[in-house]
Amino acid sequence: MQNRVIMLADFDYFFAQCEELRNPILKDKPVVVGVYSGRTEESGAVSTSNYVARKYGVKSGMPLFLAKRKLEGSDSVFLPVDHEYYDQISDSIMQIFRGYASSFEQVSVDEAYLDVSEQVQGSFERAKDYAQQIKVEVKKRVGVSFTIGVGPNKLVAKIACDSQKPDGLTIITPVEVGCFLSPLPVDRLLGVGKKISSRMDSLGIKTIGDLADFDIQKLTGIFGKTLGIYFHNAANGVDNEPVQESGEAESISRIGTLKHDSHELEFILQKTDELIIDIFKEVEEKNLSFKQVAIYVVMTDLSSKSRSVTLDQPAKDQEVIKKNVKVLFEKFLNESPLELRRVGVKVSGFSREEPQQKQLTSFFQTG
Ligand code: DCP
Ligand code: CA
Ligand code: CA
Repeated sequence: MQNRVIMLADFDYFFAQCEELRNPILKDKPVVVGVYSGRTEESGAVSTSNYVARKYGVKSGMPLFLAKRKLEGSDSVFLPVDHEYYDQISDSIMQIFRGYASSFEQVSVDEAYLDVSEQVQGSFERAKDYAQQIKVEVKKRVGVSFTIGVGPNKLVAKIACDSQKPDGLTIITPVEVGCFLSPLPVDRLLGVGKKISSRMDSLGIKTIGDLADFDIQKLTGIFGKTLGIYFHNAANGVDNEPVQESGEAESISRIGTLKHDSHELEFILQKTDELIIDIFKEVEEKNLSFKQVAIYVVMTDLSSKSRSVTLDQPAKDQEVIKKNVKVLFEKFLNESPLELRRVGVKVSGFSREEPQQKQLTSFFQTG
């Protein structure tokens, strides 16, 4: 059996990068994206920040007032989170990834595993070019940069990915796994949090190498069989977890930039038609019916809005998306005089078509 070649892709400073994408003026400034709790103007926490802001010591999870203090005197920009927009960017990239992998697993809004063993025929040398190719395509089509870690399994790919950001590409071949992992602190392993790492520390285990060398009998004696064996394997870079799509998507969406800013319905629908074709392809592949159709717009003043409609019954028809998107845009353009810069379409409220119902439909069609 050939090697497995697994990639983990993690988008760089994701929420802040999305903000830079819709407003390129931000690029050279410290950008902080935060959740404002609304109690006072400054209460809330930092979701993320771009690398310019990180130089000032801003970190995810930090209170906003502290980030403000650290950035005092700079031309920093603070923005509220816009999940709807980040989800659309994320979906667009994830769909590109799917095309590059035999199996695919999204783990969060900004992270996904790709099993590319077949595509690169088990070669880590080829994986390097392949990863570059994916980076270039996503940069060209969506405009987002990300970091890739490549390894013989998910565990190594993840740690490789974390080792060099942003816009990184780290490849760890099977023979390099031992040397790569052993000097790293033990808490870099998934499942080794504060409590466990301090317990390990008291046992003289500081690095992953220390853990790999630690007697497995003692380890299972201390942490129990399941955890003990997991720690032992993980420290030795052994992980057989398959890459697999987990659960059902909650929504399928695409977003795109208009060739020029516009308030003209026909011009806008040309763009959304392209997006709808792409969305529908995925809906069909997954054999889903949808009950909601939504549009999303970013206007020239960079504000964004969304509108949605719930259908009377689940549909599975490209024309239904088109028709509803048209109605939503007609209404929206009537209400708002601003020109649009980016447009998005989303379908959600999924159900899977029942096999029985399918038979019935085909019966009627042929009958
Ligand atoms: N996030 C959040 N609150 C946190 C951590 C993260 O809201 N405490 C959100 C914002 C991030 C996104 O999740 O953009 C992805 O998290 P990452 O940990 O991958 O961090 P970034 O993508 O922002 O930065 P990096 O370039 O380090 O991956
Ligand atoms: Ca990230
Ligand atoms: Ca991440």
